[in-house]
Amino acid sequence: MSADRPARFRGSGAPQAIEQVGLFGGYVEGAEDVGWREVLTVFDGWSGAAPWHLNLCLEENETGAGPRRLARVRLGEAGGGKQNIDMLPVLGCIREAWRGLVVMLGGLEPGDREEVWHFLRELGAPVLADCTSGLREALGALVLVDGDRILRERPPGHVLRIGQVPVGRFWRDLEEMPEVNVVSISRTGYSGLARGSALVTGDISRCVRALGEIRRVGDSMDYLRLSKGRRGRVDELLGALPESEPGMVRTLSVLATVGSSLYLGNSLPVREWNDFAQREVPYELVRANRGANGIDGQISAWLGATADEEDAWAVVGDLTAMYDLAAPALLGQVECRGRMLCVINNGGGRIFDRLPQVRALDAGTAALVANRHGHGFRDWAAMWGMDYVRVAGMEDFDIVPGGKTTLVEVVPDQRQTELFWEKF
Ligand SMILES: Cc1ncc(C[n+]2csc(CCOP(=O)(O)OP(=O)(O)O)c2C)c(N)n1
Repeated sequence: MSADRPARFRGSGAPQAIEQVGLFGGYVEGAEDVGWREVLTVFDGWSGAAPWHLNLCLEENETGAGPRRLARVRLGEAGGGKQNIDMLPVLGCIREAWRGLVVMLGGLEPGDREEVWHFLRELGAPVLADCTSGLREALGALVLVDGDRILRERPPGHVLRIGQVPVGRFWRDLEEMPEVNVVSISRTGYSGLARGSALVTGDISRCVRALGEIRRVGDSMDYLRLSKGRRGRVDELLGALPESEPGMVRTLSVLATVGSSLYLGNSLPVREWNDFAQREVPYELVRANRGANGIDGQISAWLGATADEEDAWAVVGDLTAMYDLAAPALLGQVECRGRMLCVINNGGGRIFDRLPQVRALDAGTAALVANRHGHGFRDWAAMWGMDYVRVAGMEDFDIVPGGKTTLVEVVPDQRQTELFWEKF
């Protein structure tokens, strides 16, 4: 909802008048431009699957009763006119599962999880599950470990994606693999690929139910056996290098199981959580914000999303925290017991160290790309009245949620991190 000056100010250049109508373009499902007293029926036709923009024009000092009657919003129904729930492409890839079928699970609405869980258990195909699916820890041996690598080395004939666009590397690799048939079931209607693919758009639970009885297709490419080997290797490395960044993410992931929710900021935390977080205990709610806003506003987004939640945990990178240093100013309004803000301080944007293009650069240029720095967060915590714990080794992991927000600065051992990636 944006507040605007009265419509007569448009195009005048009067102080603080900008053009707000249609500001969000195609990123919203609908936009309305209304005066306070005219607001009677709004949100008409909003599915709730994408944002809606309400631009509200107010006179100076406007007071008094506002709108009385708002349209009833039926959230959760997929977009008006966008629905396409022809399930034939999905049935096609299930029928042809002998060519290799893998399910890629992106973020799922909590209400869709149970239905999707039953479907996947029946299907028995290997699953590459994002942590935001809520099913990564609940599908047991069906979930691939190090799936991005396994699938890249031996691509399947079919990929069935369910939910939001997956974050993993293999989804990006699919752009260059036109021979892999991709079918998506999505609420929003985004294919998530610039190449050809089939798309079913609608309420995910309904789509899955519409498939009726499903035969078990299993794992014709033997991915789950490869995954078992990779799981052993990952556990061995995490055990041998517990103070590497992946090792510390694993330990954090065990501690975070006591939280009521988890928020992963952009960049490596999302990737590393998918690959290295514990897989035994499901998290109640995992949020991640990987949108076009990038690393901007992540802490504010977390505080807003969890304004009334106790025991909310967040894990973000150091640059991500630095992009939102003023966010804890909100803590006075949203402070809750047990809030844990974990910043993985690896001294810059280390996601870039993993990119071949950056590794090919000279050391000085690579340091510029990563914005390397030697700053710590202790004084930042003090500035906003947060409790502070610095974790620079396994023995420091004695972190206990308190009555107010605790900032946990996790400093991985760079040498162990390098060794980890060398051996991984
Ligand atoms: C607003 C914005 N600017 C720049 C980027 C590009 N970018 C992507 S990841 C990243 C580095 C993030 O660093 P950090 O939060 O320390 O996480 P790490 O990679 O070390 O896990 C940057 C600058 C972005 N995503 N968003």
